[in-house]
Amino acid sequence: MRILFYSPDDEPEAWIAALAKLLPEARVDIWRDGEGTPAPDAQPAAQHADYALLWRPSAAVLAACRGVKAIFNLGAGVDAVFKAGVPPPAPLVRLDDAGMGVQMAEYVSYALLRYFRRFDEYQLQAASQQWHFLEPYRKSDFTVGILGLGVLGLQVAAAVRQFGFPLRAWSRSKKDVAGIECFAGTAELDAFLSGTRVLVCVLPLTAETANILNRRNLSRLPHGAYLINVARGGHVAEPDLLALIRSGQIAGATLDVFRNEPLPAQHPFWQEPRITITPHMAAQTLVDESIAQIVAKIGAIERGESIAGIVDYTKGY
Ligand code: NDP
Ligand code: OXD
Repeated sequence: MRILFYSPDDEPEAWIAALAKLLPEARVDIWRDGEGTPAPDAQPAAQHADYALLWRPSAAVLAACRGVKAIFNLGAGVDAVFKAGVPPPAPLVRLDDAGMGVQMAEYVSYALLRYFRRFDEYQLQAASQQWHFLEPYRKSDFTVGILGLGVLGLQVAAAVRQFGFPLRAWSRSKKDVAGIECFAGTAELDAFLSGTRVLVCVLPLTAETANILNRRNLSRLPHGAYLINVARGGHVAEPDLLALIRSGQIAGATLDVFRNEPLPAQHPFWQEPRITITPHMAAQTLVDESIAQIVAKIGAIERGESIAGIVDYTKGY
């Protein structure tokens, strides 16, 4: 069995070692883009590959995967695959949790509690030795609304629910989940937003969800709402968010993802104290968990069985 590996963000050694442990019979070929062109031996390797493991593929490597039995995306979000071009006819399989759910739940719980318990304000006070008690917010005024109730959104919801926050969520298809007020589709978006005090975005980036965090939609939130975006930078209309924070409509935001990553040094978000920035680390891809999942799925495909996590090309996620 031959496997093609490509990632501009990772050194391949750890991935190859994990593959060697669970799939010792596989030969792994690494595709490296040399200043935009494939390495000289990469094209034949791609032609003979049975499976491809790709993260943020270049157009060249994606186009070279025409003959594979499946393409495994080394992450949950597949927007970068579609950005690189039309995926080959092979199924595109995304990571299904693989240890990311718990990280996402930790990140969102931290950002939510930091804001709700006013730790950000206490931190500012402490910097100038101020000792002032701030009136606590009431949990009943703090409905958390989650955009996207999929694999990761559900785990975020479960974590937030433990603290007793009123919870609502918005998805494409209608859900029925105990303890969550569920909304679905464009027709119910405004109703969802109007009762959300802390908005958490865990949506995939698709043609339908791009720019969803824009002036129009953010203005539907109650005055003083807070935003946590752990999905993609392309969901945010960045000038709109900045203007709404400056006007007080949005009290602040914790942002893990940006249109341009790394966030450029001159970007105005860096200067806005009400925005907390992290470098796309909310839920990292874990090598061992990811390879275990991928190898199990390769086994299922080889046995002719169906697998979960196949991307629906018409929906884009
Ligand atoms: P899933 O595919 O499991 O869930 C996506 C959810 O979004 C589903 O509930 C889906 O609705 C909903 N959705 C999609 N399109 C629409 C739409 N047009 N209108 C309303 N709801 C919609 O994805 P995951 O939970 O696994 O991952 C979500 C995203 O998180 C990834 O795509 C990625 O961008 C991001 N991510 C970020 C990371 C980070 O470190 N910052 C790490 C990992 C992922 P339905 O249930 O009806 O299909
Ligand atoms: C992902 C990511 O989509 O890490 O998995 O952003």
